[in-house]
Amino acid sequence: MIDSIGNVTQLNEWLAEHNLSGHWLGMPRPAEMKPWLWKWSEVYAALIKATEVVPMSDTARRTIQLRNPSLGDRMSNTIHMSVQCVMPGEVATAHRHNAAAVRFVVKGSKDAFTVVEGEPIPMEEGDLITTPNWTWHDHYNDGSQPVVWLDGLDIRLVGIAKLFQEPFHHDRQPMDKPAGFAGKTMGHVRPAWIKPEHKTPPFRYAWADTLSTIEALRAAELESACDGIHLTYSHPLTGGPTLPTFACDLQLLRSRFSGKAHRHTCTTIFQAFRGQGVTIIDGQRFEWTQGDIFVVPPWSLHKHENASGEDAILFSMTDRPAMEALDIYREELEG
Ligand code: GTQ
Ligand code: FE2
Repeated sequence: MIDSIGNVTQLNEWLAEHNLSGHWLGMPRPAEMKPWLWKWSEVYAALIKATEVVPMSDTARRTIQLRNPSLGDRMSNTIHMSVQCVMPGEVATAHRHNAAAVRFVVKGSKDAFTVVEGEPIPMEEGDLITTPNWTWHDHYNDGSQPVVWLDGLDIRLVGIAKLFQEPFHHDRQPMDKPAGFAGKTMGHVRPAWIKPEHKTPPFRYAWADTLSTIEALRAAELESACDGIHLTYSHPLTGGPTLPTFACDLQLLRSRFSGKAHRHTCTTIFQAFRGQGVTIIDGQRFEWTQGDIFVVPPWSLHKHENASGEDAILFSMTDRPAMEALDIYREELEG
């Protein structure tokens, strides 16, 4: 009986028995996320082994998921990365979900496509392709070599609400738009009489365009103090973040680049697309070579260095748009 309670110990017991607690006992905190690095040699070897021992009929998608040991079965609390392979002649069947995804192509082919909302989108090395929330997508490879890409997803964030997923009624969706349609109709010259079908349309950012932006900035000797030649993939309609929930970036760290340290409240997942370097995260050195993937937790002080004689390029995804939309984004430069 609560009336007979005469001290705090008894009150704490009574509260616990009734699924209640007092602020004087502290506020619960989520599990602390730690930085981590996954070696490409291991991820890739596992993926290729999966092509031998896991037929497509046994898995909806042939991917290797990255898991952060500080978070059990997740890589971060919001965004996620997996690595996917489609072998020659294979099809990853059509479906849609309210988790949005991007593909960043590591080993491409002119004969491999992801079909998004009826449009076949080529998958060539360095291309970034979006499959926004609730868009139909399937992948196929008509070439003679394996095709490999990074899958970036907001699946942990969406899972806080509710994940929805739906299979298409055939293995493959019909292709009713020509390849390249989105790129040609959502540039700076657009059809005047057609309203966009999607708030966030599927889009391909071709590697050749990314590279020419880098080269223009390099020629002008422009770079940011923390991130080198740092690009962001902008939304084709709004010019804002790639997707409402996460954005994709790419940065070139020239030979001998040593960035300033900073921290921000977003989670960022990086992949060393080219070259080698080191990222120091909260004082811990994460040395990376081509292909390695690493994650920087929110509010971890981090800086990038490239001591090598070659350029290094990092691809990344960040939940910054979600943090900004909720007004909990904050950043700080060291010093
Ligand atoms: O390729 O559609 O890594 O639906 C996870 C879920 C890839 C995909 C993933 C997916 C996909
Ligand atoms: Fe999917």
